[in-house]
Amino acid sequence: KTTKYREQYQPSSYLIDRVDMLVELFESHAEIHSCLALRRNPLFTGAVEELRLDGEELELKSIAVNDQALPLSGYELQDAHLVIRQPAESFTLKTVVQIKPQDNTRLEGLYKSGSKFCTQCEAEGFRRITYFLDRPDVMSVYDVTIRADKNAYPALLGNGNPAGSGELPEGRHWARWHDPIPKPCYLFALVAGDFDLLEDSFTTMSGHPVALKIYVDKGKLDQCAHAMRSVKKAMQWDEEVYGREYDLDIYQIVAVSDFNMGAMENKGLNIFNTKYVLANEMTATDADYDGVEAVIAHEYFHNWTGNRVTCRDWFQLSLKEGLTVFRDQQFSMDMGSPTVKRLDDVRVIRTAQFSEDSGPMAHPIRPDSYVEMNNFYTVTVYNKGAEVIRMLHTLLGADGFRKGMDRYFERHDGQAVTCDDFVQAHADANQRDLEQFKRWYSQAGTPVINVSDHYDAANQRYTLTLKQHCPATPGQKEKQPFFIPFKIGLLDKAGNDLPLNWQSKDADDQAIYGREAVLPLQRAEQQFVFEHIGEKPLPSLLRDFSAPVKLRYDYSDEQLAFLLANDSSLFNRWDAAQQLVSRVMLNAAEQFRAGEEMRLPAIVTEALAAVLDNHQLDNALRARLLQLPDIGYLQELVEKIDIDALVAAQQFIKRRVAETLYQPLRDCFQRVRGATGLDGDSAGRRALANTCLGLLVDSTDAEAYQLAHAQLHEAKTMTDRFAALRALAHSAAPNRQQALDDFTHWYVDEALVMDKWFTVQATAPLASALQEVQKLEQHSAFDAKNPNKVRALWMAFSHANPAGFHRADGAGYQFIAERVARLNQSNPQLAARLVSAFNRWKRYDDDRQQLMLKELKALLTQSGLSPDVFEIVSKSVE
Ligand code: BAL
Ligand code: ZN
Repeated sequence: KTTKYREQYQPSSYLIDRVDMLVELFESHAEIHSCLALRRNPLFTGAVEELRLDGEELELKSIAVNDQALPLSGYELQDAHLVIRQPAESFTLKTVVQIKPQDNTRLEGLYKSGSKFCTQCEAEGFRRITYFLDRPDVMSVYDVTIRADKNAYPALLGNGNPAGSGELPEGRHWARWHDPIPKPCYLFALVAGDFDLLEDSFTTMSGHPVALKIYVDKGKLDQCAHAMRSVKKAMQWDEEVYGREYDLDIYQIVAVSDFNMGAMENKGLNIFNTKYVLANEMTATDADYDGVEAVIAHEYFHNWTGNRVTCRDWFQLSLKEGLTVFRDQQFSMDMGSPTVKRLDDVRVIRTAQFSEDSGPMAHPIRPDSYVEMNNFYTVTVYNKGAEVIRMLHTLLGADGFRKGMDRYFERHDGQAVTCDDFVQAHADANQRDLEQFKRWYSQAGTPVINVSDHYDAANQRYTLTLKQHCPATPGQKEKQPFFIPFKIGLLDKAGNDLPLNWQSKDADDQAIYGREAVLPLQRAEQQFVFEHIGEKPLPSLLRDFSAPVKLRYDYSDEQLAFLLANDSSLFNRWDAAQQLVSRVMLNAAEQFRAGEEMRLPAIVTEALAAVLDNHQLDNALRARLLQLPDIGYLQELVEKIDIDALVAAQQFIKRRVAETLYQPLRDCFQRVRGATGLDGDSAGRRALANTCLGLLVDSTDAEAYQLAHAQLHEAKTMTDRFAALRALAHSAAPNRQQALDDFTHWYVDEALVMDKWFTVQATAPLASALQEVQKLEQHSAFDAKNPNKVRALWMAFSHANPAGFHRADGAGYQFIAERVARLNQSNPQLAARLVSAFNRWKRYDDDRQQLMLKELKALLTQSGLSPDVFEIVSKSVE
């Protein structure tokens, strides 16, 4: 594979208006008959000598043009293409190909998950099913007939609406599906299997009934209710908030166990990883419930943002993903606690995304080049993409944003468009100049904002000076200033927001006379002057994380504690807590490195004690305020990572907090534990109780171990049970192994619960972690061909166990590199995800750098290295 560049985009020479397919499924293979109605694309201006269709690992059985068999001279078969020579202006192309879904371990194209056939075509999987113009700007109406054995595959599912079914000889049957709305082939799907089915219905706002169907493995019907509720909530929300209605007679979701991603928004037939469908109280935690609701909503929202309006090319992926993540985040904020949801999303940006943005794979949310598209389904394209949409929402206001969205749908329904088209629709609908804003699409890297302030008591004037700069990223040395919406408040001595009287000198901006302001930072350095400020205020900066930037302001510990106790922005209370504790942890790491005694200042425990005592705050938020930053978070705050010092400091601070606050933690735990409902309040109580329990166990007190052990056995929800298991599994409790054994005994047949069991051991901050992971590979529930298991064990160890993966002897690196080499053969997409654990090798000490580099270099020399792994590793060692 070669590098593709965004700048080199050319319209397709041909379009495919209609696709008629017959898919014959057998136990040994599948046969795909396809009939494509092709015509020259009027937008393509060059000469057309040949037509190159994409196709990989297809065995061509027959080929005909306009129903005439095509002679050998009329076409050429290449490694990944079928080339038709001298094609007519318009013609039908019929091909028959044979493929082997049973041998497909890459899980791209048509494959088998257990006894079911299913598909995954995004980004470029359709070319593994039939010859096609596999690019998103070729949109077609599909008619698809599926044939298979009736006993083994009673359900035959396709995109669109059902269009007939019937019996065939030899125990086979057929079903036909018609998808009336033109779609790119990446949204193609088919499923054949024997499922349990949950049915319901939804009537759209214009009165159109939609049949809702969720297909799951036999015996799992009792784990579908939450998914069905989530579908209906999502459908209603999209009508209420965006005026978007569903457009087919049927909406189907199929859950399969083997899936590279979380789920896929195929038109009318979403295919899901079981992880994001199945949930009941005794198999799923509250976080899992939230995950199901969010992913169900995300895939549903794609029907408009992705499917009806799709991407012109894969460089524009954030057009649909950033936008749809933003939509699912807003949906979740509306369904539950907005502050808690927001800070959970911000954590992802500050850990995973900031890390990607400052590493070898840094790319703008609209990348300029790629080798393997699958490598660009990243936290940058998705989550930073969503932050960019959020900034637009902040700048335009909710009404302005809605106007922009309406304009976007009006203009582009049925089209394959670009990120520029999206921003332009918003600019036009609101008569705003968004040219500078577009830099968020083209420049990679995390801007840093340095803030300083000055209070002029004589004139009652307060001045904030904001300076922005963005570090260099691969291929982008110099950056232009971003347009940054910077939300602030100013606190008086009592902790109240002062009224702001601020008038920008830029004619475009409105004056602000509220108690919260969004400052439009557009230049490298800019001053904002507030008049009539009667006392020196304490600034509350970057409220709600109004832009994906790093903030530098020199707060004292006392000021952070004051913000934590008083800020009207609950988000910024959490942020203040994170800053305060992170600073203390980093100081402790410094002390460790210098061979000094580590210290925990009293101000931290006092602030946390006040949180425990503050019954005004909701429980879920109190839980988050009490959760201490993890190593992934701390790593992004330092230049060079001293992993030993960070691990030691984190353990020390946790233990000292737990010891100091043991009694109040225990009281709080006893007060709120044991909630059983599925409602938000119950979940909040569980979150708080389990945060307390985790800290109690960190104290290493025997009584705490006992409390956890009792909860493990008596729990009435998986949230409580798993929290107890996690606390024990990450401790040196004498009954640790017993707890793990009890848990397997209960859940050995629940694949998703066993994933948790693998992960909790893979992430344990214990010296024995690597040996445990090696042992767990041999467990009968582990399967290296199943992506969920790989994520649960290998990914968890390499990405979420810093102490284990970064063992000083390099054994963690060696272990993971060997697994990457193996996965490279069977599932390159997943192998590339795994190898990205090494991406930040330059940030560690010299010895570890050498150990990691050795593994990366060895991988590069491996024969048969996939483009997926090659791209990540080669960029990393550059
Ligand atoms: N389109 C791939 C899966 C998702 O983002 O919904
Ligand atoms: Zn998506």
